[in-house]
This record gives sequence, structure tokens and C-alpha cells, in this order.
Amino acid sequence: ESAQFTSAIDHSVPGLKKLIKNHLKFSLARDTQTASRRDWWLATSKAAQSLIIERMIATQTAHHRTNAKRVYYFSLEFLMGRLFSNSLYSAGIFDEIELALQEMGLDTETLRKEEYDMALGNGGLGRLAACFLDSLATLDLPAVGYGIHYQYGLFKQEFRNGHQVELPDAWLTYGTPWEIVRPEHSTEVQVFGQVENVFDDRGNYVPRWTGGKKILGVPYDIPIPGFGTNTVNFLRLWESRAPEEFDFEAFNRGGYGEAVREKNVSETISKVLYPNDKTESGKELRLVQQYFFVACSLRDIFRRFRKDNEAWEDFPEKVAIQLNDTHPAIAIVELLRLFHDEYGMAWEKAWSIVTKTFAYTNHTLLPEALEKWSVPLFQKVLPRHLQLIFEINKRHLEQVEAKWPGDVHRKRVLSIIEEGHVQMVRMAHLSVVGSFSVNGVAALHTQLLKAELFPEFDEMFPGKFNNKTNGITPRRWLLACNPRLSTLISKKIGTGWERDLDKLRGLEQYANDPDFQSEFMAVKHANKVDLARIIKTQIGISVNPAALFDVQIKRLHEYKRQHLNLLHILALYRRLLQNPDLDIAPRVFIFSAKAAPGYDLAKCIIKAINSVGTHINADKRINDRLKVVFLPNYRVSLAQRIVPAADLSEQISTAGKEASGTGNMKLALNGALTIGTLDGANVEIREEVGEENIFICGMTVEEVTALVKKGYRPHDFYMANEELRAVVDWIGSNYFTPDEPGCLRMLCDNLIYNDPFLVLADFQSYSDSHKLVDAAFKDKPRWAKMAIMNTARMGKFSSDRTIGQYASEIWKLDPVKV
Ligand code: 26W
Repeated sequence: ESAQFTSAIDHSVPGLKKLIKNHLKFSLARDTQTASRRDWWLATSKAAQSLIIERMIATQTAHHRTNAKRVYYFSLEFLMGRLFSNSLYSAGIFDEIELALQEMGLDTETLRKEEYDMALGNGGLGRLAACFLDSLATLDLPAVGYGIHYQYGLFKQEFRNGHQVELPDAWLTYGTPWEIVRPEHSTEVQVFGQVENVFDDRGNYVPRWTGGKKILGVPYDIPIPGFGTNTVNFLRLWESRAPEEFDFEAFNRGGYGEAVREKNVSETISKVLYPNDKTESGKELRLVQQYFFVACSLRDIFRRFRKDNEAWEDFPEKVAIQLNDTHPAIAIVELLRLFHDEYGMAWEKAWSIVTKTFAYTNHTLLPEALEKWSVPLFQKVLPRHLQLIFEINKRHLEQVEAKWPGDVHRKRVLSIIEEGHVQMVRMAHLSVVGSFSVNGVAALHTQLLKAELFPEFDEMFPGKFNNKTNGITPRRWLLACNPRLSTLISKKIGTGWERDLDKLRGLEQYANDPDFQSEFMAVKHANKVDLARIIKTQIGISVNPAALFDVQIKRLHEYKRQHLNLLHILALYRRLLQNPDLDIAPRVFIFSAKAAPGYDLAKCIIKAINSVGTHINADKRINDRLKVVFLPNYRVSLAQRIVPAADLSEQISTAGKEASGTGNMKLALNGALTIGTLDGANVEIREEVGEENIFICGMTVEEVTALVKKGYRPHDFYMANEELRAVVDWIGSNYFTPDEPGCLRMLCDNLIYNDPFLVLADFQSYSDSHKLVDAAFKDKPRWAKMAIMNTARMGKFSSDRTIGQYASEIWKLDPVKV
């Protein structure tokens, strides 16, 4: 069964022109004479949005009429970036709009720059959620994303004297054309309060959660159009409000000021995205955020379920909930509470429905990023949930006892509660126990998840753990960000690759063709010219587009080892100073990265790169053969400019630490070669492109484990390697920071005496690998062939493949054609 869809909107160029002008006049109250560029951008966006909304209504009708199973993607983060180009492509009106704008003396390229990034996420995990939404709609899968409508997204970054400064990201100041507020679907939830025993309506004396603070959740919907299909899903983001405009009880108690303050507390919940991508443990507001959006979303799902269904037993047949890491894991307990406490369902039945509904994705093995909440904090914020967690744990440990009688050690490691000075709730354990599926995000990551992080759980629940290697959407990360390459590819192998990325394999046969090689590299060169212009206007540095563009773009983290890259830059610089005739291809090192505001060492690494860069860029002796640029305020829209212009992609995390990485896929898809460790999805990228088309360096997971076990002493590596010692000391001296003596000391000391991520141990191998990169780059046909092979063999890393696997292997979800 499928609804027949016909559009009521005129898609022709004159029709679209009229639509844009109508929006300018009637939605924005502007005339063509006084309209600013932003007005035109808004009007054009609204025109595209009307086509999308039309399809969204048809899609929702189809899902409702077929009573389709839906997947609900729960995530604290959605890093959407700009939506303008994406909307035009998905609405299938990109060329028409371009013509319409042209006729009015405007162009899409100028207008799209007016849009402020929607940066409601930190990094990989948030961007993955955005790519997944795109693929879900493109594959016609019924899906809703649920999250928080943060008033402020990830902070804006500026550099002052090379230091990171954070500024608020007021993305909503001028409004957004994409969202639709739905006050009619507002829901009320509570936090805090206490547990009382009361008689229920069947005369049972039962615990009840009472006296909590009431909060109103107001949903904002962002339509999510698929590419080349009529399906339009939506992302529903909750904003917190005080339930009444004004709390008169508080007013009577403490007067006006008190009443306003109470209102402010409610509205604080959705105020700001936490900017850490390690943990936020202990932060009460973070736990409240997690519960708030999860509680609102579950009530919303209940309402939708009950429109089309009678029996709660059918819930798992109609609802799958994917937990994006443990951040929304409290949903497991809330769903149990709704069934058991609010609907009077027996525990066993409620728990059985719950554990058939949830699936959990783990995104990190780093112990400091595994969420734990102290029992006293839980007691304060969610007292009834804490009781339920203890009951879940009691029953879980009974099962452990049944399977391994008397095994106290096993109970301790498997318990949801960590015993200690203060008891802690382990959210990952709760997620594993409460879900029917637990997946890692790359083959190596899943293997380590099973063998190192959760071996006892894997034994207890055979078959629950599975792998879903990450992917990226080719619509944003090739079609939209790299129009030159897209056009070249379509000219060579035809269109269709946008929805079936394996088709890129068709390029392989041209990898040795000199004509195709020069076309491919001409595209790369043009993209580098564009990026060079951006670098010049952003930070005033001139770079040579013929140089090798060596790119490391990702959050700043010790484990990602931007400082390993820096040590190599210093080594190259030193070699050039000592041997001015050294024959190396000119290089531009390009960094972009935000550091968590409280992460001092990460901020020190930013300062170090900036200071070394400033010094090298000004040194006439090296004849512009090295340039170091650090582009401020890394974000999705900036990534879309850097990725198409990269020659080399730096993926050099300590083996075993990067769960997957997704930037590695974006860069390789756009014809950058990878220099990387055997970590995360790099392993699978190497499998796909072949080892002759990638530069692998550094220790393997096994070697890392062995070295740590034996006792890693960075000082030994420092002493044994003259060049390494010189560059580390160079950082530690005040040579690069004469105005701020001692400011890089912590970095240097960390490397020599601590170095938890084995930077010094991997230095030589990394440096050797870069010599191979240099040689390959000088051999133009060889480099071109390798670059083409990378693009041609990235099909596996389409998020369409990933989502197809989630749908068939985890969610049992069928497409619904609109
Ligand atoms: C504030 C709490 C918190 C804790 C952890 C926020 C975010 C995290 C995550 C670890 C952040 C993250 O982005 N993880 C990344 O997820 C990507 C998508 O699966 C992977 O590709 C990256 O390897 C992983 O680091």
C-alpha cells in the first residue's frame, strides 16, 4: 500500500521565482528593492521548504496509513551543519533554483553562505546522527530523530595570540527557515521530587514518584528529505519551558524575582550543548537534560503508537529505539517506569517489552568517556528511577548467579552499580542489560568492545554484540561539497552513484588513463585554489595551491595526536634549516579543531601549533616550502571546504583509541590519501583501497598493549632519538613563545614524562611514512592513480550501507514508498 503523491507547487523556473518572491513579500515583509542577502536566502529557503513540507505531510500520512514500524534515533547531538544545498538537492530543484536566482541577479553560492551552521553536536557522534537521518530518508525508512533544541550550539572559536577563546554560538538570533514549532504536541515531565507509597486503583500499595518540578517540553520539527525519493522524515527537538508562563505560587512565596528565577531554571535545561566529548559526569544539569528529552520523546512515541495500536505487547513490533551512546540510556528506565508504575503492567511483561525495544550503539572505549552517575545525584534528580535501577540490577545479578553460581568477581564486574567510596550507576552496563543489541562502529572497535571492554557481558549474552561500521552521506560529502568532482564523476560513469556509492568502482578502469588523471587532479587543484583563497581571507596567510595539502581536521584530543603531527612539522623544519638543499615537495599543513574549554593540554597543543606556525610561516630561509595554518572555528560548513581540497588525510590516533573515525572516510572519498595508524575504520579503508594506496604507520593494537604492559617509558624514546629529542626540547624552550615564557612547558613535560598516547613511541615510524608520502607526491601519475583509487573504492563507507544494515539486522524495519 502506498499513497499517491502529486505536488501542488509549480517546480518550473518561473514558478520558483514567483514562490521566492511571495515568501520575500508575505513571510518576510520585504520588497525586492530593500531585501538583503539574508532576506533572499531566507525566502529561497522557505520556497524549498514548502516543497519539502508537502512531501513530509504525504510521508507521515503513508506511515500512519500503513501503521509502519518506525525507528526512533535518540541522540543528545545532531550536527546538521547548513541545510540549504541539501534541501535544494533533495527537493530536486537545485538547477531550477540556480536559474531562478540568476534571473533575479543572485546566485546560490552567495546565498548559501548566509546560513549559520546548525551545530548541535560536538564531533563524530553528532555528525554521524545527521548522516544517518539523511540515509534513513533516502532509503524510505520510517524514522524520527529525537534530541534537544539547544539555544546555543557548540561554542564559536577564535584565536587571541594563538590561544583558543570560546564565544557563544547564538545560532537562532536571526531565526531559521527550517524548523516548525508544534506547541500542540507539548508535553509535561517532572524532575526531582520523592518516592511515596500510595494505594493504586486496584488497591495495591505501590511506590509513586511525586512532588517533582514540572517542566514543559515544546517540540520543534526539522524536516529531513531523502535524496531522489519523496520520503521526508523529521527531527524533533525539545525545548524546555516553565509549564505556566509565570509561577504564581513562587510569586506568592518570594515575589516577582523568585517567580522569574523558577521560570529560568526550567528554561535552562535546553539552554546549551555541553562542549565536552569526554565525560560530563557529576553535572546535574546534564543528567536533567538527558532525562528531559528522553521523557518527552517517549510520551510522544506513546501518543503515536496508541493512534494505530491497541495492545502494548505489539510495541516492539512498531517501535525500535536506537540509543546514540549511553547519553539517552535513562530511556530504558523511563519506559519501564511508564509501563510498570503508570500503566500497572507486571514487571516481567514490562521488562520484556523494554528489552525488545532498545538497541545501543557504543562510540568509545576510552574509560574516561564511559558515563557514570553517582547514586546520591541520581537519588536527588530521579529518585524513582534509582529504585528501578536497583531492582533491574538485582534481577540481573540473579541471572548471573544462576549462570555462574558463587562467582563473586563476575557479579562485581557485571553489576550496573559500581561499588566504592561513592556508589556509581554505570550507564553502559544499564544499556547492555536493557537492550537487545549492542553495536560497535567499526570492525576493530567491535572486536575490542567484545574482548576488552565487555568480555563477561559477551559471554552472558551471546549474539547481542554486533558491528555496524560507520558511514557518511555521499550527498553532503561529495555531491554538495565537491561539485567539480561530482560533475567529473557523472560525466565519466553517469549519475546514480549518489544513491549507490558502489558505482564509483566504475572509475577504477580510468585510474591509469592520463587524461582522466589530469582531469581528476585539475579538479583537486581548483578546489585547492578555492581553499587557498579562504585561508588568505580568514587568516591572511598565502599558500601555494601546488603544494601538498596535508590536512588534520577533527576535535582536539591527546589520543588523536595532533601533537605527533606537530613534532613531524618541527622535524621537517629542522631538516630544512640544516640542509637548505633538501629536496622535499612543498607542503601546507592545515589544522582545524576545537578543544573542550576545560581541557588545558588540548588548548596548549592549539597554542603550540599556532606559535610554531607563525614562526615557520615567517621564516624566509625555507622559501615557502613549509606553511602551517590553523583555521579557526572548525565546523561542518568549513569541513565542506577543506575536505575537497585535501591531498593527504591525517588519521594518526593511538591504535585502539579511535572507535571509527568518519573524517577519514570523507577525505578519502574526495581523493585524499590517508596516512594513518591501524585504528578504527582505517583498518577497513585499507582493506578497501588496498595497501598500495594508503600509508600505514605506527604500532598495532597488539604492540601498544605489549608496550604498555611492559611499562612504557617515553623518556627512553626521547633519549634514543636525536631528532626527536631536539624537537621536543625546542617546544619546551621559549623559542616559539618568547612573549609567554613557559607556556608550552606542560606539553613538553607531558611528552617526556607521561605521554599516555605513545606519541614518542610512534614518532619514527610516522616520520618514515611521511618520506614515502613525499616520494609518492613527486611522482604525479602515481599520486593521481592512488587518489582516483581512493575515490573509486569508498563505496562501502556510504551511510546508506550502514543504515541498510541497522534496518535489516537490528531494527527489522521495512521501507515505505511514498
Ligand atoms: C559529554 C559526554 C560525551 C562523551 C563521549 C560526549 C561525546 C562522547 C563521544 C565519545 C564523542 C564522539 O564523537 N565519539 C566518536 O563517535 C564517532 C561516531 O561513531 C566515531 O567515529 C569516533 O571514532 C568517536 O570518537
